Amino acid sequence: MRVGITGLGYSGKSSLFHTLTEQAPEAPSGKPHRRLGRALVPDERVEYIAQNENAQKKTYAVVNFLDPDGFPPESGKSLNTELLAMIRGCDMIALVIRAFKSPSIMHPLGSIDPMRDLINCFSDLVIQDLAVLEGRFERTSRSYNGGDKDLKPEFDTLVKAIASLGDDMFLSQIEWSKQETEILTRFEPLTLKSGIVVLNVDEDAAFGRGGVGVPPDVKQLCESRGWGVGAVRLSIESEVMEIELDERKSFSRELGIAETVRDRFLVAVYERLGLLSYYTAGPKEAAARAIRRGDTAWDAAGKIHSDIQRGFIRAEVMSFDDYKEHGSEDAVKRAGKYRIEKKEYVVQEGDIFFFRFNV
Ligand SMILES: Nc1nc2c(ncn2[C@@H]2O[C@H](COP(=O)(O)OP(=O)(O)OP(=O)(O)O)[C@@H](O)[C@H]2O)c(=O)[nH]1
Ligand SMILES: [Mg+2]
Repeated sequence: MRVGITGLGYSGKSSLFHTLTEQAPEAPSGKPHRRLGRALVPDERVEYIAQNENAQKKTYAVVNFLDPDGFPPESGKSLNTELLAMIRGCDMIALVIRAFKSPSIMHPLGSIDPMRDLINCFSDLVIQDLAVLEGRFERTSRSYNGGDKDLKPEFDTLVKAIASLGDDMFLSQIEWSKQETEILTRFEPLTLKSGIVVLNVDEDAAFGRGGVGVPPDVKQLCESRGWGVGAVRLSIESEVMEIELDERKSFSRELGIAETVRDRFLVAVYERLGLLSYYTAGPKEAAARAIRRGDTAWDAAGKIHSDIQRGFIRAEVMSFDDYKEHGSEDAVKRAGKYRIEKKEYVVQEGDIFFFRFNV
């Protein structure tokens, strides 16, 4: 899973990346480039399994982040096309909107107005998708009108998508059939992705879960697009990341931060992308991995190793709750709660798998 960060110049994109990945800010390079980083998803079940199995190694689920950096500030009046192209392959978008005042940091438009920036950025996403889909439509319609009738589904889907974008709708706001979704996904449109707006507020501003600190008009616009939104004090959060790990908790408490941005954000990513965690347990490793709701045991096997997927024979499954209640795999078996499942089995939150495979 990869989250692409976007936002106007100096909105706080790299600060967000820093708080999420702990990768320190870079000196300005002046050259557009993508920075990649990752966050481990904190997980008490991994701790429990590792202790119970005496596992040598703990592996946490990972969410990846991409920070497009090094774009010249004068390009920051709207979302840079090249910047948006960088996040096209991501599963989700995090749009940073500046609300902090600080006169020492210039705003590309000269004043601070989060609602204005949000409206502009949302329409930049729509414009970018229009450009990509119209380019594609030109080619498709030429072949289709030239007699390639196999292109009808693509032709129809593009007509519908372009009309919706023309009405200033996000593609995620429209109902799509399975086939239409499959066609659209190939072009990786930005407005089809899940999204979250990160409102970067002042050091002394209100913030928190449930939209605390977000102006009602901003909140309403995000909700109307099906996006999440949260206020975050990135300058402080980014500072917290500079502190030694064991001092962070008490420092955070002094600053009134009950929960780090990273923890809040990872919960939001799981919710927005419909992710759940499944596990593998053994003396070598206690591991968690993220998977999309509705994915199967076969998908889960593939995330561990392509060999396990290729040679899949069956999945042996117990729920974490049963494992914890009975204390061990053997005890779960004795209680009759250990199951044998096929490829098609739909993974449940907290499943602990053992895959039988043959290569
Ligand atoms: N006062 C204050 N400064 C902030 C805040 N967030 C970010 N900054 C500062 O604003 C400047 C830009 O922040 P970045 O995180 O680099 O923003 P960016 O969006 O990555 O900027 P570009 O990549 O250059 O477009 C840095 O000097 C930050 O320290 C904030 O909440 N308050
Ligand atoms: Mg940056």
